[in-house]
Amino acid sequence: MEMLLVLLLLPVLGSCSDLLLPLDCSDIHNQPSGVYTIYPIGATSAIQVYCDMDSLGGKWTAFQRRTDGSVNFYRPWDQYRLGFGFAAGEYWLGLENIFHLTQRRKSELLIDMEDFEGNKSYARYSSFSVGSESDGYRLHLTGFIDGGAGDSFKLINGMKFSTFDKDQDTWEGNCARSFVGAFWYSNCHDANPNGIYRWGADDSLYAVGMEWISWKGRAYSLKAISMKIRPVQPTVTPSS
Ligand SMILES: *[C@@H]1O[C@H](CO)[C@@H](O)[C@H](O)[C@H]1NC(C)=O
Ligand SMILES: [Ca+2]
Repeated sequence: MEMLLVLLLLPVLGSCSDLLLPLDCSDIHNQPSGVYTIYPIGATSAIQVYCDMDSLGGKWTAFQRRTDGSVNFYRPWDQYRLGFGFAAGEYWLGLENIFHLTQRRKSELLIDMEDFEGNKSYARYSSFSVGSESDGYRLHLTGFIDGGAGDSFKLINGMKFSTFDKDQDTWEGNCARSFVGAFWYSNCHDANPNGIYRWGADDSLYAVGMEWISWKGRAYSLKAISMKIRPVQPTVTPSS
C-alpha cells in the first residue's frame, strides 16, 4: 500500500520526474533521426523537435530547418520569439526555447546545407549561446570548424536578433526588411538562413535568398539548410 502511494505520487514530485524527461535530443538514446518531444524548461514545457541522430555522431537538436519552401519564414518578432512551423518539416523553434537550451547546457552549433544538385557541406562552431530577451537574444558564437562551407557567420557574433518589426541590427536601414528574413543581422549578412526560399541560382533581387555566401555566393539560394545544437562535454585543456 505504501509502495503504491509512492508510485502514484511520483508524477507530481517535480524534480524527480524532470530527471526522466529529455531536455534536448542528446537525452534520447539509440533512436533514429526524426521528431521527438523534449522539455527544455521542465515538465510543462513539452515541444516537438527534429533530432538529427546521424550527422557527426548525432544527438543534434534542430532549432531551424528548411527543406522545401513550404513554410513562410518572413514573420514578426512574436513568432520568432515563440516559434512556428512543423517539427516534421520546416520550422523555427523559437528564441525563448533556444535561449533556455543554450543557457542550461554549454552547446556547439552545426549548420548543414545542400544545393539543388545534391552537393552537401557544413559549418560548425564549438561554442554557441543566445542571451535573454531583455538583451535582444544576443548571440555568442566562436570556434569555427570548416566542413567545406566556409565561415559565413563571422559577422554575427555579438549581434542581437532582428525581425522586420524589431530592428536591432547595426545598419542604419532595416536588414530584415531589406533582405526579407529574420536573423542576428549586423550590417547586414553573409548568410541568410531565414531568407526567401527560391530554388537555386537567382540574382534578380540582391541577397534576399537562403544564402551561405562562402559556399555558393550571393546569387544562389540553397535547397536545404538546418541549424542544430548539441551539448559539449567539458574538456580538460592543458595548462600553458
Ligand atoms: C555540385 O558540385 C559539383 C562538383 O564539385 C559542381 O561542379 C557543381 O557546380 C555543384 N553544383 C552546384 C549547384 O553548385
Ligand atoms: Ca537598423
